Amino acid sequence: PGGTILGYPRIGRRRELKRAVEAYWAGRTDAVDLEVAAGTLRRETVQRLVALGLDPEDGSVPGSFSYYDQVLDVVALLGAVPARFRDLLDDEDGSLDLDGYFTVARGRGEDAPLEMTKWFDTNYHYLVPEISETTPISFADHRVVREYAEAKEAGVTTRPVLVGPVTFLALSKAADDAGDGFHPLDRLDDVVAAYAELLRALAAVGVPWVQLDEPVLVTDSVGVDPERVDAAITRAYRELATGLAPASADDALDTVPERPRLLVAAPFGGLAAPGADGRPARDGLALLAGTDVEAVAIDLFEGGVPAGTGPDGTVPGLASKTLVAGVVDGHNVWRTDLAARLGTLEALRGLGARSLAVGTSTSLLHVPHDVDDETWTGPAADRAGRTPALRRWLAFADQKVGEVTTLARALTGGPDAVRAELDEASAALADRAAATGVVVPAVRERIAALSATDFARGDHAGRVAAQRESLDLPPLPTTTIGSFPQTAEIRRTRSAWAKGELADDAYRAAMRDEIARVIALQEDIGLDVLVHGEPERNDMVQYFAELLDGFATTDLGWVQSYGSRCVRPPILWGDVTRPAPMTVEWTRYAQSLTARPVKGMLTGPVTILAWSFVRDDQPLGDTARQVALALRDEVTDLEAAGTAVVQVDEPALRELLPLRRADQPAYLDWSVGAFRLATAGAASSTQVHTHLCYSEFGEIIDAIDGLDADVTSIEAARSRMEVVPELHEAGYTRGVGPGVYDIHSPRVPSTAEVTELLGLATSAIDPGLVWVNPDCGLKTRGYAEVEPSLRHLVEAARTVRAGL
Ligand code: THG
Ligand code: ZN
Repeated sequence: PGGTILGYPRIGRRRELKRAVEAYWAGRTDAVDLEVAAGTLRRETVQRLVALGLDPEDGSVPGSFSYYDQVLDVVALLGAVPARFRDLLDDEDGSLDLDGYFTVARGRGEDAPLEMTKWFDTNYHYLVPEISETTPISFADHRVVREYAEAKEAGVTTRPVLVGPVTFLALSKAADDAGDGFHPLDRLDDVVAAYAELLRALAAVGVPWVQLDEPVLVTDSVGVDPERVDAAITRAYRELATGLAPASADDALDTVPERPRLLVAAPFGGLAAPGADGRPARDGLALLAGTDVEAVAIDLFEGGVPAGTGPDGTVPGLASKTLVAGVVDGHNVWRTDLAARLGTLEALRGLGARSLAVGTSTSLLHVPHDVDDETWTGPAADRAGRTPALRRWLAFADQKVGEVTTLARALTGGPDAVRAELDEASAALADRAAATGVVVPAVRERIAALSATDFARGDHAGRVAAQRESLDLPPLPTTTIGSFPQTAEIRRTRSAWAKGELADDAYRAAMRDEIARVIALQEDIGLDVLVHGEPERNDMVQYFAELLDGFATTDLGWVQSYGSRCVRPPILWGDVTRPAPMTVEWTRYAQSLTARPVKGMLTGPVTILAWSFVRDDQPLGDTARQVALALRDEVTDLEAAGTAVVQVDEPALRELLPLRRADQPAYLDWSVGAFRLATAGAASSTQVHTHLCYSEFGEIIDAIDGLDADVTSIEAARSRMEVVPELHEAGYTRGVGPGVYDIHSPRVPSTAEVTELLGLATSAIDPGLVWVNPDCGLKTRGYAEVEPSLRHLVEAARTVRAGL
């Protein structure tokens, strides 16, 4: 194929799949309705991809649909569910029906769903399979075959896309019933045998190509030795590629194919990595080129043009393969510099591949559908007054498909065949580079003038003393993370205001009423440090993006986050400035209602970047410092308004950690620096808090210390305070609030349970450092659970306090 994409968004241009799936879950529709809606969406998708220029006949159109998650799809393909869900498997063939599939994703009563984790360096979350020695593994589910036939019927020959066997197992965790030392990769041969059966079935219906995604090749931090991953790749593809006779492009060959041709894709990073920890350098491209697969897709956006080790810089083995060059960025939204990418493609010819094709660096799952759907009426867009220009700078999924087909035409016909497109892309890029707001001299000057003192607060002991004076808190102070339940009424009010159906005054009055209610409730419960509850915020990153210059927000730019859940990441296109205070009015009002301290609540620079589409024309660290300065000004304004405690949340700090260990120190340096820049302007008497989500902190424990926050609240209830001894061992001397109430479940913890967790915490670290709080914000919970839970939390704190 001349041009292809590694995958396409599946949620639907108007989130049709989300609606269909959620209606089915709610019992408003039946399974047939759901399958009809999904089938329509799949057909419309493949036909659109053809209309956008992908070849309908040669397997260029990916078949990348999923009802929920592509990793869960492999669990279903294999029937590889954990023991607690075995009853869901069909007695005859071990398959999972659609209800069973959703049950594994969402849980059932006491049976917890599969855990969810971030997918490589995206904001997508996949379900983590649980595998043991006895997990059933077979070719159980024929959905891939059916969907191929369905598209074929609609006139399009698709290329089924699946997570590859090695990545599937490398990302799995050992199930509870696994023996000591077991790793899911121990089941490689079983999984490969099932994939071989699938490939035979696909060959039997004439599928020309299958894509297997092996992004595990670009990372060394999934908890498996890279050497083991590489050996598994060699072994798996010896079985699948060498062991089965391939379909041939050349119909004259009269062997009966046992498998389609194979495209192995390695998205999310470069395939060449320097050796880390004294290991030899790793060369994933050479590894794949050494197999008998017919095509390899590489990410040229995050990796550079690879160097071949063969004669004249060629890659041995590539001479028999197609190289799919991922020159169009699959997970950011900027228009591609087509002329530059054409240069990359020319450079790749030197690698000596049999043929070269144009591709995306990753699936387009991670970008919205179509720039042309946007009306750009959002508040940020209006204020900046630059919406028409912005559109020209962007490429969402559909525009990227166009870019791929343009480059593919240039590859065969030369640049003159697409001269107009190349010129328009260059002109749009030049327009973007020169546009007002992209570079704001005052912002640059302020950044250039920063010195070490701007990143450092006064010494910690002095701060502790000053804060004791300013706050006068009891030992084991109680607080919450920031948000209170978002009731249907709050959401209705906010949405009516956003649509212009509710006047500013009425909106403000409604939010104030809600704040007053939440303050009164917290006083009644007896919490020590209060919050205003954040009724005015929907998604916290969207909230700040709408108030900062340099960001645009979208109306329809939905991107799947997990399952049926989506986010609309803001687009950070210019230098960041803060036209006006963003949170002060609400916090000041809340503080006016109580004598207890009310926390000012901000989202940190790293999280704002992690959940936005970031500009690609400067290092991320530079962008982070700009956001940090805007937040620093907000902290100053909060202090001036009488706020004595400011919390700057960084739930995504751990999430953004690079996939390669060698890149992690530099990341931690700029991310920790940005947080410090945001907070170091605070007076010693102002207590700075931060909040981190997700419980795996081992790798960043030093960074937590480096943030230099006075108090850090951390998710810890499910892991029973595991992080507290870790902090103690690392010599941590600041305040820590290990979550004692698991807000991810509707359960109300008893006073005794909370007391026990606090006992664990106070015996693992100096009790003088311990704060008492839930695991995370309360936004998604209901008052019926939150109120009794918080009462138990306060009661437990009083009990433990009395015993100190
Ligand atoms: N905000 C943003 N990105 C995030 C998170 C966030 N990425 C990581 C993590 N948190 C993902 N978690 C969620 C949780 C819930 C939803 C989406 C991502 C969700 N979305 C609504 C839906 O799909 O119906 C839409 C919300 C809206 O109207 O904006 O429930 O917290 N930016
Ligand atoms: Zn959290």
